[in-house]
Amino acid sequence: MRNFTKVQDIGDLHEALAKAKFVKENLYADQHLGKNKTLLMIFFNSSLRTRLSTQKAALNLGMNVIVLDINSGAWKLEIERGVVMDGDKPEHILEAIPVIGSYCDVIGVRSFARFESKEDDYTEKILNQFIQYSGKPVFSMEAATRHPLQSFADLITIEEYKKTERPKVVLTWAPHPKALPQAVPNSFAEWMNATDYEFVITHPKGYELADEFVGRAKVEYDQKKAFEGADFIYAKNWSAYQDPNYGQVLCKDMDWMVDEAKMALTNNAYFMHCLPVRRNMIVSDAVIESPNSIVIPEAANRVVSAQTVLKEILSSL
Ligand code: AN0
Ligand code: CP
Repeated sequence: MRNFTKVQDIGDLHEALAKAKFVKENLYADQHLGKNKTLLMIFFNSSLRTRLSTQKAALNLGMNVIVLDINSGAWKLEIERGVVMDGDKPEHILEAIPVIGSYCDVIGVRSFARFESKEDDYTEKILNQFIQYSGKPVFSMEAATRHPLQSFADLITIEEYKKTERPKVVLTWAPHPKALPQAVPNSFAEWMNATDYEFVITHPKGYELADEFVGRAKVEYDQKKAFEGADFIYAKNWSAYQDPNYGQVLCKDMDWMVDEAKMALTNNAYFMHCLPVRRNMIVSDAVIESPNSIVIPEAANRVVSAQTVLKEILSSL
């Protein structure tokens, strides 16, 4: 595997899960792979989990790690080609990317949807320029349309906790004060669609995701109906995808918050969220603190997903 940006890049899911299991049980078995290899992580947006778990994964593999936060200390980057650069951005991404590539062996990129242009976001303009111009393997640490390291960790977590072969997994929209990208729900849906689980998406009208991500999922607008018999509740806010409301907050209906009454409709479901989560907006204190909340082991599995992916990339160098 050279680049990792979507579920197809990991290949067969059963094999990927077996590799992840080996990694989790043998965290330091592959230190030779990363010797004298440098991972450079570049962040256009904030992060707690991705930053720490990916760095830990790289260290477990014996790699050196450099972290660059574009917004604190680096030159502001111009993204558009052809502009007269007389504004506030002193450097062009077309120089920055190959320079960054010359200092490392593998590049991780975090660049959220910017909501300026749906086309730029959905063609992954920034991530694809790194792939095209860096000369190095690139993996997504959440890009405009997907968050594959999160989704892989989510899948690993569901496999660890599931009590039936084909659990019912429900992705539910929940309210949030600010516009968030569709990357996490898109990506979660993409990975769930690659399994044989029963998969349901529930959200208010107007929050339909792109067809390519909805795939074979059942879309149920009645959240309570969707929760019936669920084995896993995966909550996430996202902004509208469909035109003309792309990137907008259409509703903040607190009735969509995940609370104990709704969890009582499920098959004693586990509660999941990628974090960071706004308590008493997305989920009540009682649910996230309940024994059925697996948000912490879910986050812990980010080391496993990152290490499995980095190991594959290092093995292909
Ligand atoms: C981001 C998002 O919704 O995509 C990152 C989640 C991992 N969340 C926020 O910006 C709060
Ligand atoms: N879940 C996740 O990616 O968290 P961070 O934004 O803190 O990295």
